[in-house]
Amino acid sequence: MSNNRTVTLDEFIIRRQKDFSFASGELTGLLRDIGVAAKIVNREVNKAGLLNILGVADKSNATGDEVQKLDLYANQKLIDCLKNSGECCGIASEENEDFIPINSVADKSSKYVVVFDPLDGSSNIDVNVSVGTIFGIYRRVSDANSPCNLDDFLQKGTKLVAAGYVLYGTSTLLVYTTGRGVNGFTLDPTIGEFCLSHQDIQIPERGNYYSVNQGYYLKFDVEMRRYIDYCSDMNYRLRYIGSMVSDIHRILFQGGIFLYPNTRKYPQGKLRLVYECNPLSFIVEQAGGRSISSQLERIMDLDVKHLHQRATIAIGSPAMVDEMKAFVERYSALPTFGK
Ligand code: AHM
Ligand code: MG
Repeated sequence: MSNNRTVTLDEFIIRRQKDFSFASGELTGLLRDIGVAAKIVNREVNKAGLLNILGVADKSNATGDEVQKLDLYANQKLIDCLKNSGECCGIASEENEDFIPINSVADKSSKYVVVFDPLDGSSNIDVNVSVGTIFGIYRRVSDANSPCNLDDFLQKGTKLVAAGYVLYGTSTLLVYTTGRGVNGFTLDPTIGEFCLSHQDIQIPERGNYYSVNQGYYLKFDVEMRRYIDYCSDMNYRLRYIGSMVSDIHRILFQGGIFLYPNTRKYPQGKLRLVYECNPLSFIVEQAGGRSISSQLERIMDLDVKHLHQRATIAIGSPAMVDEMKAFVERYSALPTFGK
């Protein structure tokens, strides 16, 4: 692929379709739908501050519509885009209690389901800090001639066929993988297209950043506290945006480790396995990184028992995740440690 020519997301996806034998174009269509939804969400995220000002007085915008919370708006836009094309047979969103089956469009029966967190880190929106969308795509396991069912969504991360995120930051980026490396696309607002900007992303073996909500330090298990002390002793730089997509994005490019361990408030961890941990783990692993739980199991191997299951996570540069693992093994093996 030439470096001096603009390659749009659509063009790239279509070229890649040829890499998969027997590909029917459905996955290609799905990724394109998500790209379109991302552009719509991006437009609204960019004017969110303005909408808030207009919405303060009477909770309605210039055209008289209710001002929606942006995460609900993003959720609806993703659902609409995926429903209309009929490229998937079901959706599960962090914002919805249950999955949503999708009727086939024009008698086309789809073999994929999509999971997503429409706007991750949404507590950041009101203060103009980066947020993101996370998505994952699974091949359905239920009968193709019937509506999708819960089993289609409760698949391990190892079964993902594609995953990605959109970062609404200083520029808007879409990063995705179909299991053959990771590529990134920057939205060029002048032409309204995502253009290939980061080809075959590789995470550095290690980096200088650690990313954890250190405010919860006293609520972490003692072996995790020792590892965090070590990061601090090593003069690793602490960066924590509170928007997982943004924190992981930094680590993907500059190296480091992101941690969300169990706390007293969240004994199983806070982040969602289906919507956040598995898709981001797929991307990071595809870029050469690692992703494990505080119990040191590979995230993508975890059993998924329910849609909104939470998980603990340590994810990032391979050498740093291994180091954290060695720390936890060493300290939790001490018989009196933590007692
Ligand atoms: P959300 O999906 O409700 O936005 O929550 C997920 C976010 C992550 O993006 C972020 O890493 C984490 O929650 C921050 O949580 P905390 O404020 O407990 O550190
Ligand atoms: Mg989230």
